[in-house]
Amino acid sequence: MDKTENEIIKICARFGIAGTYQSYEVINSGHINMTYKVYFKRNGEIKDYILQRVNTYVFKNPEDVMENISSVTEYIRAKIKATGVTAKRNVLHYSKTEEGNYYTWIDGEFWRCCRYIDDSVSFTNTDDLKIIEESGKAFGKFQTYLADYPVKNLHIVIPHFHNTIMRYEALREAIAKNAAGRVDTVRDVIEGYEELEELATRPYRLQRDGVLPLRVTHNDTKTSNILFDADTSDYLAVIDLDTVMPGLVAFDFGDAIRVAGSTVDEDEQDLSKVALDLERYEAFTRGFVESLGGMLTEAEMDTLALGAVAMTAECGVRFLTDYLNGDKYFRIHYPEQNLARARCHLTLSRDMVKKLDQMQAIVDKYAKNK
Ligand code: GN1
Ligand code: MG
Repeated sequence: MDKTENEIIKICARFGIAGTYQSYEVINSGHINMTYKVYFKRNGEIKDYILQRVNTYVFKNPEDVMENISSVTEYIRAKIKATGVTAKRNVLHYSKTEEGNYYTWIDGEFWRCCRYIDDSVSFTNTDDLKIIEESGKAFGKFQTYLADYPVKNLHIVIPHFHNTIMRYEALREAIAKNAAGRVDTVRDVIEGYEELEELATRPYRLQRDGVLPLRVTHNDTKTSNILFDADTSDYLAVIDLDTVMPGLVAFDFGDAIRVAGSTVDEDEQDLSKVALDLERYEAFTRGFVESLGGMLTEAEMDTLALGAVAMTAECGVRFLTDYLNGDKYFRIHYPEQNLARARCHLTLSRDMVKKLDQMQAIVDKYAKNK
């Protein structure tokens, strides 16, 4: 349920924001948390904050989420500062409560607050190749900042998050339960995902077999999780660090391509419009691979394109599973949205499979260690 203005003001007070409250707006882009932008006036200037209620159905231990975020943001901040520049607009800064926590519980709800980065903008999807290349740089750079971060210090905030094998198992359980009575209407979509299973689960199996290493990854690398400079469109910061956990670089690359490489929004219903755009793909790949500066192993490089198939199919499997379970996990804005998302992702995954060799050739073109 949306909050009233008085409730918003009360939550802000916990974070001791200086100045006078002006107004708020609801930000509807995320599928999990509830997000508000809140405006304060301080010394004659408007200061905006992001107030978020973390979804505790999804994140069972939200304190762990905030511990991961504060330690990762501190780490990145120190790395940037060491280069002699201020990190002010390049990493999020969460506010502390009087008790010294980066969160507060109110009536069983978990809230956090951070300063919005000045003069920044975000995009859900864009066909601007410069912005897409900047997105690649943002996530590539994120990898380099955290390359030597001690992976074992991270809390596993959602176990098996990108375990594609288990995501397929969850789909099979949802089919068997048929909780919302929807299975018969989506047989074609189920079969479509079954056909992709071998390829989609390959990166996960390669990690399990020790071929691909675990690194610190973001795990939710859609375009809307990057802030850009409003004037220059250069990337500023990677945001939404909720799912920072050990993972595969192929998954960060792949999940980004699922969005930045696609011609459509996640839930496009006209499937004839759904495709992987190779120009957008190349722009992202150039930005990503070049900013990695050769830090990946050959096996990692060789599976980046495959990661896009894996993440697109996995995300589609998750949407379909949620549709069959009765829309319990992802926020929907119209009744059949999870099914629309699942169909769209199936079409996109199939198009990627067709283009897989071309996609990998583009990675190779920019890879330094090849
Ligand atoms: C969710 O909350 P948001 O919109 O950043 C989801 C991602 C999915 C994404 C699909 C914790 O991300 O895994 O890829 O939706 N986050 C979680 O758009 O499940
Ligand atoms: Mg997220």
